[in-house]
Amino acid sequence: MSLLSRKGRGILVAFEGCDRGGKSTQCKMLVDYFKTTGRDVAHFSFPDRTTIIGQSIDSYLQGKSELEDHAVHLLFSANRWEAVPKITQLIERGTSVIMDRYAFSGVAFTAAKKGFDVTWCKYPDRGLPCPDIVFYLEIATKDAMSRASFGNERYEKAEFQERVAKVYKELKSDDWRVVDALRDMNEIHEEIKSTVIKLEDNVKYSELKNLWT
Ligand code: T5A
Ligand code: NA
Repeated sequence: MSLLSRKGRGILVAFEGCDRGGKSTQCKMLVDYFKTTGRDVAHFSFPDRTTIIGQSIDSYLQGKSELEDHAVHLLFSANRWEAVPKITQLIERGTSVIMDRYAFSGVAFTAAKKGFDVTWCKYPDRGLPCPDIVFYLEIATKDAMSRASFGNERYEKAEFQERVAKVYKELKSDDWRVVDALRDMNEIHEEIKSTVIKLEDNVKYSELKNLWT
């Protein structure tokens, strides 16, 4: 048995939820925990605003440009697919990957728009690496709105966020952990950390699955 296969693969973790629930905060805390404990870890955020595709998305989110709704949905998906070779390679080599938003955001935010259904929205992301676990940071819209800089970007409107939350409910599966995001951030981190530690050994020697196949 090679050294690599003895080490096993990395774990794929996704953070999801409506805007301002604390995903980026928890993502960073989990990445830091992995680093301080000597685990190999990589951090991805979607949209990745640094790529060519990501730059169009960034401009759209900031309201600096307009894009047709189907077209922007496909761009968000393409922005994940362009990261897949890197993510897959890292996981196979034993590095854990922590993602701030993923395909569930893609579906929830587009399906919340008029004239879109979940089945259509899922299709472009079908076959992406499937997270071993999804932490859904649950927060009521009124509480999210009271957090710093809510309302600066395109989708940060109360009524729209309520619709997004409804779609997320539909997407929820057994691999999800719903986290009460209104608590102290350290308390939330402890809960997330202990769930991940328990999961690590179970997934190490299992195949990474494909999403929605
Ligand atoms: N989108 C995204 C799509 O439409 N389709 C897609 O496919 C994808 C991937 C950008 C937008 O794009 C949409 C969804 C979004 O509308 P983004 O870049 O993730 O997505 O948006 P951001 O604005 O960066 O992130 P969020 O608004 O979602 O915020 P977070 O990451 O949930 O929250 P965070 O950690 O930045 O915290 C927000 C504030 O709350 C405080 C923080 O200090 C910060 O000030 N905070 C807490 N306060 C009290 N208690 C706690 N426990 C706290 N945790 C954090
Ligand atoms: Na964020």
